Amino acid sequence: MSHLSTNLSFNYLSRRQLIQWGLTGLGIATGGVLIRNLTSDSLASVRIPKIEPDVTPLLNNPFNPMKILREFDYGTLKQENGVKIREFNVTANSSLLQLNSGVSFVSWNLNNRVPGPTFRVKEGERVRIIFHNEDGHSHSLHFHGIHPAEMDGIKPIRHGKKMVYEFTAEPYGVHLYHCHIAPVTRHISKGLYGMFIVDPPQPRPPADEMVMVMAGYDINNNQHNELYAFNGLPNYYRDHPISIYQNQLIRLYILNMIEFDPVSTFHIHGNMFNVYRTGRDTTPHEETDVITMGTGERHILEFSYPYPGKYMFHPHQDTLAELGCMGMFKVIPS
Ligand SMILES: [Cu+2]
Repeated sequence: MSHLSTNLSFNYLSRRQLIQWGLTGLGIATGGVLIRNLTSDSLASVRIPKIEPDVTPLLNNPFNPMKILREFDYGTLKQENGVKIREFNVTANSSLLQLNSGVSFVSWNLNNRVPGPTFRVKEGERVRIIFHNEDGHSHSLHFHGIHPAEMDGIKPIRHGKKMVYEFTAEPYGVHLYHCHIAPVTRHISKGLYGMFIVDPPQPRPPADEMVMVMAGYDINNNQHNELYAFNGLPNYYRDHPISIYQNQLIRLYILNMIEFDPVSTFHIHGNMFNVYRTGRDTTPHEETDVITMGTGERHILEFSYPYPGKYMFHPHQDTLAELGCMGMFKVIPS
């Protein structure tokens, strides 16, 4: 078991994640982790390429985008008076990010990472989010999806205070949450946002699943972004390509949280993808290789690469790409 745990930590796939998925048949494959998903009819398996220990300095940043990529927070499942509740704890605070060798930035963030945790639940589950505000400013958590007005998260929670948001997760899809205190542009662009995935009652087929949140940084407070990033740090996946296996299904949950620019596109090289708009269906709405998203829009994109090699992904507005929203997939022969 210790062998397994060591391997999993290299692969950034937590034991909790596997348990929450109900994945029971585990085996180690050469150079990666083999997951046998016994919950699906097909007994299909997903292999996650082994990620080499990172030798490149992270500039003392408090989080690693490669870890954020495949990390899902399923909270803690509790039973109260016969009702199942999925409970999450999240803390707002400030921390210094080093966006590149020359630019540092004071972020307002959740659980010391930008984006905040990717909360993941199943449709119909009772969800409880315990929000602790340890930051000097007032903040809130506003969730997308269907819920009562008092759970809408527009009321400021002051420094040192706590708020419990509780609602039933609906409808299934890819949603988001963010601070909704004015000026919202500032609270969001400082880093107070994250993804909220509500899985459909019938699970989607097995895939190498990953999360990407696109965001901008207004470094000098002029209502324009000077830098952009996937999952917090500009150019991270350009300098540290994401390893994926040839011919294996990738399920990418993508969210545009860029303030100040009205839209962003997303494009992958050498391939097409299926689009599940807002994750609100289990059959694709369209196939394309560029998708346009306004701020707050999010989708599921599915694809697999037939040929090995390195492929870029980026917004097709090349200004955004040149200012940090640039990454690479490294397709490994399977
Ligand atoms: Cu805020």
